[in-house]
Amino acid sequence: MLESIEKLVSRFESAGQGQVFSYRKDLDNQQLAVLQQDASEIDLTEVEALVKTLLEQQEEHGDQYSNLEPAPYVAHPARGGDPDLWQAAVAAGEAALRAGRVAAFTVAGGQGTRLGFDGPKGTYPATPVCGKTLFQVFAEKLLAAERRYQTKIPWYIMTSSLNNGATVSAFESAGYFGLEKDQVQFFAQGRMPAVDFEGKILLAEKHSIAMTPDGHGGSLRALVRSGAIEDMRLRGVDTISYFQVDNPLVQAIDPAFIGFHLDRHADMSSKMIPKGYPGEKVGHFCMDGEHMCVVEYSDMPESMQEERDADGQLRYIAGSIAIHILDVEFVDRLGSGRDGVKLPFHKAVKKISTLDAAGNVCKPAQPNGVKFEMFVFDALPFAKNPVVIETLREDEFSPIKNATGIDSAETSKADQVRQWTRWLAAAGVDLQTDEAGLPGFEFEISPLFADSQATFIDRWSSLQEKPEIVQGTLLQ
Ligand code: UD2
Repeated sequence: MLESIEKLVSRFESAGQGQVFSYRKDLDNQQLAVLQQDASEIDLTEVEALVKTLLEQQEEHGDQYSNLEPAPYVAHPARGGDPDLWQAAVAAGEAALRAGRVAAFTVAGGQGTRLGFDGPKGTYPATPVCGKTLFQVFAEKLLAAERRYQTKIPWYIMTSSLNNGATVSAFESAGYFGLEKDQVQFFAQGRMPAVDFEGKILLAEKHSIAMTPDGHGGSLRALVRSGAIEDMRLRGVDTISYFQVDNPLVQAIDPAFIGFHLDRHADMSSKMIPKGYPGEKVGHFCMDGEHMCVVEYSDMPESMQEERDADGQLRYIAGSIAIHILDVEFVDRLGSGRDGVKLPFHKAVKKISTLDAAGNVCKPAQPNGVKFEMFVFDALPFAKNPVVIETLREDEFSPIKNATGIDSAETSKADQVRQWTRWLAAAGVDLQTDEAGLPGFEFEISPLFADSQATFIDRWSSLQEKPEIVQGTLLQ
């Protein structure tokens, strides 16, 4: 039961946020119900605290990063890491998978503004020949892992109130891409009100508040509130493989990563790639004293991003690609705010559509307020024994974020074809390639055929008749 409008009005007025109900008298019952719903989602004490800390206090300048050191990481065997260590981790991860201890978790609540795509990002066509959607690619990766480890891998997908319906419909109409319906669960992430620079909550319309998703860090509390954590416990899951919706190359289920995490009894673990160049837009794994943290590209001073070791390598080399493993009890603790431990909010200064003095909706030309967001990597400082392992960019990271240019579908499809071309070469099939490593035509290998170089070599060598790889070839 929602709180009555009268009670809400009185609470908002006492908090100095009575403007939210300025147009109350103009609204019909349906519109009032929308406003009531929006208002009842807002924790006014939380908003007040955020306005104090993020808007009113002077921003820290200067040496807040002076204690930072680069975080240690486990090097990949292809880049000098110890192969025996990785083998042991794979074995531990595989055992956990066979025991049904692992779930997949995708954060798909973002608005995909940069992509300019009208629909959930997961329904964006991502593969070069079939145009399979991002969701289908991940589903096939999960199916492949299920077959290999003879297990069920429950999949939790965090949506937003804006795209939840469209996401569920996409899965319904695709028959859950071959997964069982009850192994896939969707839940919408929380929302936060946007405020103006004085901390006043903004209206999007006379009858609705300018609410925005609370960031991928909101996933921790959404996992708890939605009952997903409880569901995991009931299924015997204690380990969550977390990845973003935008990266079709991700190893959605990676036994080595799971194994390292479990062997170290970590609360949270992460993957890094060596940054390609100082200004690359990824967060940096750092140590702040004993605590691991990620410092975003937009926060770390340029001079630090450019620091180099004696051998010329970037000092803050470990770039975060937003792939993590999370322990279920750790998520429960942070997501429920138990023991007073919670993720911090960040502010983002934005242009927020709101009402002008005459009550008309207008999109401002200049930023007029802030949105509040949490980042999942802010859980790292709270995590016991966090492990960072290295992965290879060409094998695991090629996100689709923009409509064109860098990190677009075009670059991601090329990276997919390059990866499959390398797999073929490793299996003894040399396609003629240009200097960019591309064969000049597009083909596709489904994760159901093979989801790594090793599985590809096995599968390819078992084929009696090997197909010719030409434009449009699909290995499924
Ligand atoms: C993120 C990381 C960056 C790097 C990069 C790798 C942050 C702040 N930065 O940058 O360090 O790792 O990814 O690709 O995270 N999402 C939600 N709900 C929200 C907001 C986002 O589910 O409220 C999801 C979104 O659907 C997407 C992911 O989080 O899957 C990343 O969001 P983004 O595109 O805003 O992050 P980006 O590219 O700035």
